[in-house]
Amino acid sequence: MLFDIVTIFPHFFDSSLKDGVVRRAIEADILKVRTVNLRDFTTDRHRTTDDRPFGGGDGMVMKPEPIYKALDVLKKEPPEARVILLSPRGKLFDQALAGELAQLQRLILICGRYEGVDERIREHCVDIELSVGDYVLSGGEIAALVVIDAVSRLIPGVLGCESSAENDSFSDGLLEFSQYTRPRVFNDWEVPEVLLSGNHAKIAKWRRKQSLGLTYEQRPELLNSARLDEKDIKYLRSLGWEES
Ligand code: 9D3
Repeated sequence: MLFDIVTIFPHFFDSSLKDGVVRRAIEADILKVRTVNLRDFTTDRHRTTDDRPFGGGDGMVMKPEPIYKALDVLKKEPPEARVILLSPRGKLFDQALAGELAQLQRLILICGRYEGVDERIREHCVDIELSVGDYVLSGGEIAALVVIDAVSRLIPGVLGCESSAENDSFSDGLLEFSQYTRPRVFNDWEVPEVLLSGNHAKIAKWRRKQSLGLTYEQRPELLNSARLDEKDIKYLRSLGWEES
């Protein structure tokens, strides 16, 4: 999988890709991440990438020409790419979308800054406009890292066998059960007895209830699309859950 990041801050990505799962995937040649400095596609003396909005208003808008030129150069190279614009107006990025993007060979990520990117770029050059959540970031760079991280770990061979993507949170639409490790007692705080029992059927049942309870408390909206059986529903109702 190849990621090309179009940004005015190419060095922002230096340290973040030097560690963890993404770095290992890059070293194993499963993943390649390149940054493209948008200023290299400007033609004026000041290397201008933004300008004032037509119609007036606060802030600046990213000019279309440098982004268009950068995309033009990138798209001439194989393999074929899907072009993604990171923007607060985009479709909400989620695990299902991460899974779909992980099937593709190449993504070009455009990181916006300021009030956004000239609409003509979105209209004519962008395949998918993505937001990573309903809060305001200073630009698309951090959002691009979110997308790269979430997509990369779904590419076969990127994760070790220690934790398959299958077992992750969201695979059945519930939050994950709580985990404990040694010591068994820490500051008088004990690990739940059932986890020490060695009774795997009992442990599995406890964990399922834990997942259901936690999801009900923290993210009740997830329950409407989670995969639940009769027992789950009965347990949730005992907690006060009402289907909507
Ligand atoms: C006052 C209107 N603002 C929209 C909420 C303008 C604006 C703020 C921040 C326009 C762009 C930005 C920069 N943010 C991103 O580029 C961005 C983003 C985000 O802010 N939140 C969640 N996902 C994303 S993806 C790109």
